[in-house]
Amino acid sequence: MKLSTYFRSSASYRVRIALGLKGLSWEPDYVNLPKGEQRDADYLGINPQGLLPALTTDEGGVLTQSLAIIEYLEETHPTPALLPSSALDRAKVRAMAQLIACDVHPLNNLRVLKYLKNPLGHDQATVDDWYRHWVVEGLQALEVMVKDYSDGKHCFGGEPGLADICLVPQMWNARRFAANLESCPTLLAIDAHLQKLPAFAAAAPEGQPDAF
Ligand SMILES: N[C@@H](CCC(=O)N[C@@H](CS)C(=O)NCC(=O)O)C(=O)O
Repeated sequence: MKLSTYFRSSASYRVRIALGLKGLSWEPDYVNLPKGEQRDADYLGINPQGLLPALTTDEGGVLTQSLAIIEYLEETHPTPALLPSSALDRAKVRAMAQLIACDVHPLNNLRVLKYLKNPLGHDQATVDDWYRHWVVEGLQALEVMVKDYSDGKHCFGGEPGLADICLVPQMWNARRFAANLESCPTLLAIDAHLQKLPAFAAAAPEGQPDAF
């Protein structure tokens, strides 16, 4: 499999974690976001949205959208499971994952932050405030949601799953923008535990060969 990825892309980071948890090997196709390579014609041929990640399967199928890619991996390689066995629990885990992937992350994506500056004319400090506002608001809600289901090391239950895969990259990004996460002690504890697991550590931005 080939993964179009960038070390600091949190949606790519999610897929890197999922591939690691499933024990699947992959080849990187590095796409440099600050240089705008996601808008190159070659990459738009892979993902017309001009967004990372994209996964090219061994059969030549091209998949986009990190959650769709992870659900594909879950269906094709069911062990270890990233989703619980009951429909009710799966819906709860998907809600946690979507809180991050659908409600927090899109507001803080590179193209949105760039648009706030140009053409809207906001300065870097205002853009950073925007970032921190939405990430803290979202994570504070997740902090409440996980309380009934977390063992203190995972968002739901006793094994890493889809919600954890979304949480760790979002926490990494939040720290990058110096967001104050003191109001999310459960998430901080979960994140600290997960970061030490091999699949999470191997997927971290710092360990990617395209990190600079
Ligand atoms: N919903 C998409 C989001 C993809 C996305 O926004 N990717 C970011 C990197 S994390 C990107 O490629 N941004 C490029 C840009 O904003 O120009 C997913 O989960 O895959």
